[in-house]
Amino acid sequence: MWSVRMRASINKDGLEEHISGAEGIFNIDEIESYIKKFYKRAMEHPKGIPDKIVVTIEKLKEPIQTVRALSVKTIFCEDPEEAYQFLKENIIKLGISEEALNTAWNTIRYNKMRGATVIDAKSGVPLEPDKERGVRVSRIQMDKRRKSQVLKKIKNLTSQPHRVIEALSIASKVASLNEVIAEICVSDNPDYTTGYLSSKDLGYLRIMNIKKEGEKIGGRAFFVKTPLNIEKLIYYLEKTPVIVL
Ligand code: PML
Repeated sequence: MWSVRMRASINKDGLEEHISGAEGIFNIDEIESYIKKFYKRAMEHPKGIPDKIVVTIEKLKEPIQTVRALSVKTIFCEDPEEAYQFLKENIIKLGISEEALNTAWNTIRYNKMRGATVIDAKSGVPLEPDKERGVRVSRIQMDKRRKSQVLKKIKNLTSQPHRVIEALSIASKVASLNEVIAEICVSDNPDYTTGYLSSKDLGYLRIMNIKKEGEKIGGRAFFVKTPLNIEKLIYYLEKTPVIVL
């Protein structure tokens, strides 16, 4: 099997701004058609036309692991205040400190971290070694049958079903780790206002109106138990190939 990844960006005032990305794990005979799909996605993104598209096609050497897809539920919040209240109540119930939530929320709102921040659920201290890059969950693919089941369930609840599939795949890989208590995510796409809270027990809770339309904020945070081996956790999230069943 092969991992195919695409990242499209544009250079703005010397800074590389992320436009879009896509990835999957495929058989060799599927690669060509996915590269075409990924290229189309990069070129037709509402954020604009990129000036750089990097496609990586890599034969997987490590055995592929499988994880269960989290169950999906949509929470209808009216505005960001209601959404944050929902988030806070559930985060506290999971035993995560308010301090940890504040660190995560500030990073999502004010930092332009490219990947996710990994936060000690008690002390609120961010643990990722590279504070600019963060941690990027990669080498994931949802099983075709699970994908069509999820698509059926959410078809009237999102304008961008592929976004839900990708986010659910990431959340399921993250939640499969015993060290992770929960994840929160706000899309960095200005026009996409649904985010999520996920955990092994709660499942994948899609939270509508977690930000206002047009807001450029966004990011991910993973709340973890400590002590933990951060290098091992990052290696699994970034490098270990996983199929979500
Ligand atoms: C969803 O609607 O369930 C997806 C929410 C998070 C999307 C993250 C992203 O793709 O930017």
